[in-house]
Amino acid sequence: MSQIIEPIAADPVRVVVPRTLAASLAAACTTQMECHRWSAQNVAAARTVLTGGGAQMLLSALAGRLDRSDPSSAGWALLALPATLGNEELQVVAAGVLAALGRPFNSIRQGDGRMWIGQETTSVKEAASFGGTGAQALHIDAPNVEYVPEYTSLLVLRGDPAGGGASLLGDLQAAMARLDEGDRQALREPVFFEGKAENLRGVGAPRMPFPVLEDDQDGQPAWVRWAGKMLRDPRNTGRTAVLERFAAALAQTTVAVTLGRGQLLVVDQRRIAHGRTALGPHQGLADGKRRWITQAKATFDPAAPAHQVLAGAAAGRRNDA
Ligand SMILES: O=C(O)CCC(=O)C(=O)O
Ligand SMILES: [Fe+2]
Repeated sequence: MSQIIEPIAADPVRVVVPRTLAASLAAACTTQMECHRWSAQNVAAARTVLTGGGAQMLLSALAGRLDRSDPSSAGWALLALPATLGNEELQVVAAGVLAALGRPFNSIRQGDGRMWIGQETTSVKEAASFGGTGAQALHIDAPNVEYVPEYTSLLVLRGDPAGGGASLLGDLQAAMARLDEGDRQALREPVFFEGKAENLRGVGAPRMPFPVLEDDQDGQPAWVRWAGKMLRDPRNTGRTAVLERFAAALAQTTVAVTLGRGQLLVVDQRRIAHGRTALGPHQGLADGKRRWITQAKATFDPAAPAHQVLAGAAAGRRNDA
């Protein structure tokens, strides 16, 4: 890990969502869904709040950190929502923030119909899984489908009381640039496997095997369909050397952030892989006391307010030239 970003209040990477703005989003929006997507009415209501004044700082910070046309921008953003809000309010406000980028949705089919998925951590689950207690190798979510979710996000309802579970962020594009062209060519072959691509929705058909590196035609960053788990997948036997080299390059770019209650990590999946360190000792932690993190996805919508901020800035630069 090249850098540890400490969670201090003055941390410049932390974008504060002001209490009044959070209250306005919570008042205007609900948990209402349309199938697997946040309802169109909620998206419209959130965008009315976000463009109505009082959100300019948030929009420009979000836009600046997630600007795909600027490779030096971070590709991820960490937002601090008011931690005193209730869990449902936090989820509504966080969905409102995601609506600044696209349409929030949930790509995993589950029974209760809610958008934010995720239960309290349990040692009953496989350690490396969502809601498990172990480390999770860097990955993008749903690398093995036709339409990889453009953004993924993690909303923390309870940080790890045992002091572990830091979030890891690795720069896929920078890591790819560190490889030689021969390796990149090998990663363009549609021969790689990861997971099962089951119980998903809003992401098109399963795509397996797939190319790790998928150059893009429309000027967006290339997809890097990556999951550290691929290294140990027997279906990738014979191709692990190039995967190892990519994993090593990615490790060189990786930073860690520790998230607490109310914090929302938004990640551009075209640019950044995420993972986590192992949680602290969870044995003996009672129900209601263990780490609790929830996740939702978002599409990329050029009409969304944060992208409009960037389009406006680009038009301004053209007029000045
Ligand atoms: O638990 C975490 O911090 C991350 C979980 C995650 O990224 C996943 O399960 O896909
Ligand atoms: Fe993930």
